[in-house]
Amino acid sequence: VPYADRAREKDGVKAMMRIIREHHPAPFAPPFLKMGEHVIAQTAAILHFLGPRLGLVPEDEPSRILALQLQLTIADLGTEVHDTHHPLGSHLYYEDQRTEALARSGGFVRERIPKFLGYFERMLGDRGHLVGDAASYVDLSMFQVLKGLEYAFPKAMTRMAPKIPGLTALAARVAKRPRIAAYLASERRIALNEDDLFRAYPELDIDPEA
Ligand SMILES: N[C@@H](CCC(=O)N[C@@H](CS)C(=O)NCC(=O)O)C(=O)O
Repeated sequence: VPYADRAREKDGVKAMMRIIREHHPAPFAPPFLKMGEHVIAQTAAILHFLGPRLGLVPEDEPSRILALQLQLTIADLGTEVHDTHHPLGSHLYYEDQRTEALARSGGFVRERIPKFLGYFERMLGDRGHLVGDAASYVDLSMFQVLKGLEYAFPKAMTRMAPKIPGLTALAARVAKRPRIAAYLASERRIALNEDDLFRAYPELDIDPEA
């Protein structure tokens, strides 16, 4: 699917800020999709819009609602990941909330990772896909979340691995899909890094069983 990652092009941030300032209705924050004059923000809403257009969600309404439900739960997990390094708020630097980040990360690796991933493993069951019987955007998001968690919390994820065999196998299948593999090998793929949601801060990589 042809698209431009406009924010990463020359003057992209300026163009993005202009849309946030001037477009109506405006996105609150990136990421957002602009298709003609249509602007949609919030990852879950973007995927809800693109899913049917790209054949990445089943056609029936119960499946589409289930996909949205799971995607919003992934977004909740994302917010909790964010709060491991910014527990006091996004308006402060990580360096100004390290003590709180440590406390927050302990609870996250001990309680929240098992609860969220246990839920998704149960939702997957012994099926090949989280929604319906074909790949959906939820499978792709789950791949990204697992890669991010493995990057940020390798100790906790090593402990989790035996409990999430279905999700682990799903992520491996997603990575092998020819077009996903091509994307992952391309320069469009942004390597995980410490300015983004999933951050590899060694001090926050707490062993949940230590
Ligand atoms: N829930 C939103 C999260 C959006 C978000 O957190 N965006 C970040 C950058 S990736 C941001 O710019 N936030 C600005 C702010 O919250 O003030 C989504 O899933 O798209």
